[in-house]
Amino acid sequence: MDYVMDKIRFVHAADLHLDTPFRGLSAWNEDLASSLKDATFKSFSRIIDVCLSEDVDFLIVSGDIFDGESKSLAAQIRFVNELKRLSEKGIEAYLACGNHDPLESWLESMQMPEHVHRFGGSAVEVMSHKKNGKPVADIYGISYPRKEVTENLAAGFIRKSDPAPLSVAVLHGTVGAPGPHQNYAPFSMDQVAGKGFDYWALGHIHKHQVLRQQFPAVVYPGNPQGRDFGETGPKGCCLVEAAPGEPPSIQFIPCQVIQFGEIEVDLTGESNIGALSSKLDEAIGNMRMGDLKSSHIIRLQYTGRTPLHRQLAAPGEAAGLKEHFNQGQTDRSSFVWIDRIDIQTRPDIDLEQIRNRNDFIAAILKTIEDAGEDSQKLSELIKESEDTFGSMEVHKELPGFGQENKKKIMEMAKYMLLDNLMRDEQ
Ligand SMILES: [Mn+2]
Repeated sequence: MDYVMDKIRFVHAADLHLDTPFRGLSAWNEDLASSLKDATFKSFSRIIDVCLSEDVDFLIVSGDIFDGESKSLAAQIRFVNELKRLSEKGIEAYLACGNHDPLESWLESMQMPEHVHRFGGSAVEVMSHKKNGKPVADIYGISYPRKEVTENLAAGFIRKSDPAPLSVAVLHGTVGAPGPHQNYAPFSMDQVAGKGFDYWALGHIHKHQVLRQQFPAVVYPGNPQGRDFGETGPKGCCLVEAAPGEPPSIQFIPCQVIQFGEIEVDLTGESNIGALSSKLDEAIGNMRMGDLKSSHIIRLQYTGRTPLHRQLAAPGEAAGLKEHFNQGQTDRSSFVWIDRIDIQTRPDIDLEQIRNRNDFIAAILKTIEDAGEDSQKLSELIKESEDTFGSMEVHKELPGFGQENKKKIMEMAKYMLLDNLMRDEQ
């Protein structure tokens, strides 16, 4: 067998969600919104760049190419233009449609460039991929004809009786737990493991995962551009190299333009306000790891026991800091935008030292800590303070709080109380 001849190289992407209207940010900002809208297209453009620079045989997109069933003209033109860049180099593209862009939502007027193949929706189709005139791979696939597909589409994937050296299945569907996604086209690993395919190119689940490494490989590339804080970290596509009888090599390639993330900055022992920005810069540097192309939208949490706590926790301070750090960011080609600052610092109080004291403050701490360990005592404490201090608001809201929330509030109250009582000692 001619090993080199039969080797194929392709990019597997899914869930482009082009033209996504971004939601889920704490505050609306027009510049940011337009950068975000652009990001899904730019990440697709990076996928095309990967195809060209790696000189792949073909590109697979496993559904949810567009986010919405109504596609703007501009969005369609941008999509077709990107595909043209592949077509001009003779690189094939195999597309399937998912629940966000079912076949019935595609316009006839959107004409695909040469070398672009879109799977139909009535049955699994097979396309023969040839190299130097010789079939090297059969690409099987099916599109969602309509939005809600609840039947097992994987069942319709059956290998030809005269297969090419490699068989690839393209499907938008759910294997295993759907997570935050709809349970569309569900199937189990057992149902596809014995079908003789080499690679299952899946879409739908937005988190990248190689569910099975070989015989067959079963892969979700994830979406190439995160869209909210539920989709943090690098996002991208998979560069795959496969040869008959060999386990494929599957390489994840980040393509996101804007990365969502959470950053914790520990201020323990810091007493200089300069640390608020210097330690943040340090954390951002670690997060970027030399990638200066991507922009970032982050949620920042300040933690630790610090003399800076009292001022940080004062009303308006977090919002003011956020505004300061965000100043001018959206004018940059790669920016770091802070969506929210969460103050989780603690006052600079040594609890161990207080526990060993024998005074009023020590007694208060003991009462609070006892209640924290004993839900019976916590309820009594709340009942008591509710009777004494409770307002209409408290009577209304309190029954809705769970045990976890009550403990969290008590933890905050503990530090506020101690901080105020010990103000003169510090
Ligand atoms: Mn999707």
